[in-house]
Amino acid sequence: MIKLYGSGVSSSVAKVRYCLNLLNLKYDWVETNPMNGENKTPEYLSVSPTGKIPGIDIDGFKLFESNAINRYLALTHGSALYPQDAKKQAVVDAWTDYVAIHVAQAMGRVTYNRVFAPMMAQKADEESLRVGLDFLDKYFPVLEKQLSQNQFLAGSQLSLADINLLANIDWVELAQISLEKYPSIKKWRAALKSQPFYQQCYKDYTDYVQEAMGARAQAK
Ligand SMILES: N[C@@H](CCC(=O)N[C@@H](CS)C(=O)NCC(=O)O)C(=O)O
Repeated sequence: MIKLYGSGVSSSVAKVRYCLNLLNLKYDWVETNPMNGENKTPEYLSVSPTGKIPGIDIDGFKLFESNAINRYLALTHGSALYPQDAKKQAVVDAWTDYVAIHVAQAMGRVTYNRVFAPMMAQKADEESLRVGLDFLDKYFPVLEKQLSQNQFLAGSQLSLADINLLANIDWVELAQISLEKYPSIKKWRAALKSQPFYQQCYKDYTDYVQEAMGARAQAK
């Protein structure tokens, strides 16, 4: 029995849902909304000591960090999403790390300052926003080049690296980040978003998040 703790608006949680769907694994959803403090309960902290979502409990084995969870799921199900071959696995890790460390940080700066700061009536940090945008201008061309030469990030096979990037850029529309200069990223993204593993989560992520945030604002 798999229990996934998370909230629908979290792209880190979405990443694990994409992976579970690709592996055709059924799971019980445990709504864990950080906005309501549900990530700080003793039960949840026993799953994820960091209090961050997602967290997962698989027959009593508890794990946190979306990429670690996805690696565990893919490995234990013998999935090509995370190849057993050491070299192929290392390439998947390299692209996953590049996105998780560099792209995600830059996306975080832009998303925080353009979406969350205004939502919480806080002043945007213009310098942090500028740095985030500058970094994206450096990192997206690298991804564009890779995806113009390969169907997927790690080559010809869909992998956890793609799932990680897909979730990390789910916020581009809400954060007003244009992908117009990156046709290969756009094409790759559109192809993945049309697949059942994604559609089972969101018909459209941007619409979903806008609706969820609107409902939250009204409830205040
Ligand atoms: N590196 C983590 C990031 C998780 C993360 O930042 N989760 C956010 C929601 S997207 C969260 O739990 N925020 C609440 C908090 O930090 O208290 C992962 O990939 O699992």
